[in-house]
Amino acid sequence: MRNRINIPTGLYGITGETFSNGKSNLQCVENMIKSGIKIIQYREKDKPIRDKITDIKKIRALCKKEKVLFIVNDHVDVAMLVDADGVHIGQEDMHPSDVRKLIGPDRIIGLSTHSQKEGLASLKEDIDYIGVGPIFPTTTKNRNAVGLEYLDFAVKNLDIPFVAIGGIKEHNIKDILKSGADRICLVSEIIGAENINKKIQQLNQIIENKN
Ligand code: 3NM
Repeated sequence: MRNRINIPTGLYGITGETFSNGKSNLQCVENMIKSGIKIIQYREKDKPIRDKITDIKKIRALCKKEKVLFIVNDHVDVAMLVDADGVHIGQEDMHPSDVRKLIGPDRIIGLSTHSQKEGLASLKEDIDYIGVGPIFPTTTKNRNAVGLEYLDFAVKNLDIPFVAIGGIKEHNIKDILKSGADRICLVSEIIGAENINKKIQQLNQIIENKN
């Protein structure tokens, strides 16, 4: 298997205008990058594909300029179209080995996993990281929470970089950090914040144990 591409530690940013309280995806990304986030995933379930591509082209250019990794959710073709750094897929999407055939060895593949079984199965795939979640209840994705047990299992048993996700907020991020996770994604908590920069600053203080 090829060497995995390095995924930055710390906060992992995801878009979605349904959850951003009126802010555009581009505005959210601008603010996330300004606050130091080093990896952005374009995830947008509620727009026609043509509008998504308009968004994606702008965000791709911004990420390239700022040297931030750019991942496209679901759309392998669009990821290739805009020369994204990678693609993020779910358990029901195209199989990771087929995605790898299409995108080649030099792009990132991320795969959502929601159980110990899926986590263990992911180790056999030629992918770069997995999502582990939803840890806590969330309305951003239509899935039940899996709890901290799976996160704990991932820390101890899954030899692949992973991003903890789902229902994580400023008030419970300490539970995630305590488990030993070092890549964390908060969607609505960040993009829905009145002041994204302030929210990320507060989160980073907790992550860096300054609070
Ligand atoms: N993926 P919030 S949970 C996009 O478990 C996504 O794979 C998940 O949003 C997974 O931080 C999720 O607003 C939504 O709860 C996370």
